[in-house]
Amino acid sequence: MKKTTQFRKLLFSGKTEFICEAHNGLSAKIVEEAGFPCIWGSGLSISSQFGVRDNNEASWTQVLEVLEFMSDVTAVPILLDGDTGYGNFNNMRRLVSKLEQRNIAAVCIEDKLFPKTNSFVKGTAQPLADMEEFCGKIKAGKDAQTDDDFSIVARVEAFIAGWGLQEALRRAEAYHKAGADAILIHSALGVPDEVLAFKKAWADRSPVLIVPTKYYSTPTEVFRDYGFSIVIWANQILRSAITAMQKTAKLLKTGETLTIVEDRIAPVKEVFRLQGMDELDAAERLYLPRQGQNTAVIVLAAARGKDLGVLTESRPKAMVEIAGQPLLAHITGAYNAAGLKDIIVVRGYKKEVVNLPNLSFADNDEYADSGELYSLKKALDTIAEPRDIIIAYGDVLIRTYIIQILFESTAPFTIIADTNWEEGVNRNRFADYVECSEPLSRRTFNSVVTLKAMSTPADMLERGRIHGEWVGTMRVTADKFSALKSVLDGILRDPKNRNAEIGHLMNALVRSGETVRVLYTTGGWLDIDSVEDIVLAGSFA
Ligand code: SPV
Ligand code: MG
Repeated sequence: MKKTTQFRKLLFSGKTEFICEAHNGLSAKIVEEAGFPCIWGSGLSISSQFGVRDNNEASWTQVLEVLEFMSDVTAVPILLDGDTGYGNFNNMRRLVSKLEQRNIAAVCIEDKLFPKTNSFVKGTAQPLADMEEFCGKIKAGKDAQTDDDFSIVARVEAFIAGWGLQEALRRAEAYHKAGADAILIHSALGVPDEVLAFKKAWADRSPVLIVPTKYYSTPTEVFRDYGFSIVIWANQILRSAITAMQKTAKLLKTGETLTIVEDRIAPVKEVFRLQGMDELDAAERLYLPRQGQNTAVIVLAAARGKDLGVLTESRPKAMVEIAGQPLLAHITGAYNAAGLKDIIVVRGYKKEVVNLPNLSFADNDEYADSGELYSLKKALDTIAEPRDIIIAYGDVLIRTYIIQILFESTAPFTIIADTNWEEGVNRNRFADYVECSEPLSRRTFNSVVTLKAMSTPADMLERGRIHGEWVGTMRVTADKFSALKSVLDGILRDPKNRNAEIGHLMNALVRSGETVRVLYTTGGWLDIDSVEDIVLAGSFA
């Protein structure tokens, strides 16, 4: 519903509505979240948040700018306290059209002279506007509005200026006839007598608004009984902010530490929430073509790495130091450098020491008698929505450019194979050798190479079939997230496969009809299997 229409519904709801002051985007949001159906754009509060007096010291366009922020972040209507309309009928026309442009639902103008003074400051000394002139201003405003539901509230300052009920009624009647949609009757008394007398005499000729700042102790029931349309809490949000800010500033000045205030103030997270950071995150996912933004990297780091002997007595292989940092820090650093921040590390052996910052963890507590695929499942189970996945070994150092290469493929499954595999054969250890649709040659520049098989401990590829060695990183796009999970579940359903490794998964994917794209490269990675590798890694890292 249009904000103007919402405001009119409040005005004519037939019951007493309560609306609340705000003075900038943040306070408007807070007032809306508290449940208020409308916001009072208080002149006093908006001036105050600028640090100036409520004497039209802030220009009307500066007020407009604040309103724009308030209106942009809220869905409830705003009733602007438009002072005197910032000039004569002509200024009023321009004000109304500028307010409409900013989606402000209504404006209240008071029958005083520009520059106005706040009604609670030397009220009786304040001259009132000429009644006819003020009527012309109302008419000009009504004629200027293009939205039929935009409302103009005429504020009668007769009581403030020391006049009696008769003058208040005379003016209210004239403003009503001039087209005002409602009357705001203001009083600076500590009791509600003036506004109650007015309401009784005015009856229901048009809705009546009040600002009980001074007669604040009046029971709300009285306002209801008298049938006021809208009660305005006109400055309490500003005043509570002042008290809170003064307290915090004093505490900080005397305490010289943040610890005394931290628990008394809104957490930074709350600031972000109020700013709507969630919406920006969602929009970024929708519109920003950032590489890997929906990618989760799963690092398999549950194993001890027995072959490293005493080095892994108190920590898993992933936490062994290389060039002054744990192996895992080098690995996650490389992925971070490729723009990938969302990293899930599967921990197992000595999991308590795997505690680097900015990572999420999945635990494979059965690491001692389970394999890589079991760990992989633990990580995948932490991901609720399908997303792009990179699966990476937790004991392979990798250069960032190799990770970048993964993103050159748009294939659902992509792996990188090192053509310099024979060096590994000489090291006499198990390696993830791959057989591909074709070996690296000048022809593969233009062709799509796919995986045919990968070595597993149970099913080693003989030399003649090997075209490369998998470098230990694989990318799966979100549309194959479910397929990946179901192939994996299929494997793990058989208890015999509890210790199954990644090669087993690759072969099962190929067998299930999935195409696994292979990109060839040479070097740029190093797996850590022995103390000798760690020495090598020192220079690599
Ligand atoms: C305001 O909130 O600025 C008002 C109401 O005009 S009062 O301060 O009570 O005059
Ligand atoms: Mg005001």
